[in-house]
Amino acid sequence: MEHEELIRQDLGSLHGIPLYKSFIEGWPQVKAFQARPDDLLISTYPKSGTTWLSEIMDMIYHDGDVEKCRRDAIFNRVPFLEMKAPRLPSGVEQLENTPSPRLVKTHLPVQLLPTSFWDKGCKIIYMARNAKDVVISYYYFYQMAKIHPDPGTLAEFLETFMAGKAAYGSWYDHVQGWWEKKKEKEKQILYLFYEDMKKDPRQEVQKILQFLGKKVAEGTVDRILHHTSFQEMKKNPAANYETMPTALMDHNLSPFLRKGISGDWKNHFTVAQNERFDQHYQKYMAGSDLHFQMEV
Ligand code: PPS
Repeated sequence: MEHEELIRQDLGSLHGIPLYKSFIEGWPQVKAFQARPDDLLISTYPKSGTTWLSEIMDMIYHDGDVEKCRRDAIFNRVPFLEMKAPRLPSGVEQLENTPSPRLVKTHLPVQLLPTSFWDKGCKIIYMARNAKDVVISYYYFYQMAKIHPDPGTLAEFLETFMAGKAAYGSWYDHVQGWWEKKKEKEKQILYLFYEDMKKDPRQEVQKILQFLGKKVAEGTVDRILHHTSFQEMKKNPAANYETMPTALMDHNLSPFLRKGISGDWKNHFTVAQNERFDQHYQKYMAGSDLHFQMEV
């Protein structure tokens, strides 16, 4: 079968972070990646709204021109820095062939970001989503995206997640690591929340525009908001990942744009699982001034 090397493999470890073995093979090229000063990095823990933010950014970069934003699939318009798979161009190769100004996607924890992004002073937008919705979204994604090991039952996957053993490691370390970094380099990092974007997308798009130092007409903002709504993205083949080979992502198991809401965890967690998760959460978030809305 094509892509057989990738399917349902165990994760490897990159400097202590669980990661797909094919990505680890490509790590030397990622580490040596040469950022350009006008690169804009979109950074997230998986399942936190990366694709949503990517589509918004591409629309902003193309002044709200919907047709231009249909030119290619989102995973080609916004290359995935550390992506590496046999016989496909790697993220680094894609980026080398992308004209500036580039949009770059990464899920790397802050300590693993190639140093060139800091050296060149690139702007970074980080988007975080509450842990409970992330773990549910990730559970479905593990099932449909076959690069992941079998997640087992939800009860088993909750343990995997809490133990920091899901791909990209601990959510707690990821969101806090980038949060602390933002304090150091406050001018370059805009830290956004999925829940705020759900509540008031116009306000969040305005924050992004301000961060970029860009002014656009109100009608353009309206077009951006319409085109990047869950309903529009779900039916847009350039945004919904349907053009990915089925061997890699099986949308019949679970669509990539699955529900797009905050608080879906309530439909999945048992009372006991919720209590256990809360206890663990409080321990790992203790002392942090980073707070999440668990529903909106
Ligand atoms: S990935 O694979 O890590 O890049 O996935 P990512 O894009 O970060 O996260 C996927 C989840 O984001 C939801 N999504 C959206 N929600 C609201 N509005 C829009 N426009 C939107 N686009 C994507 C997507 O449905 C996944 O969440 P769940 O909860 O599984 O539906």
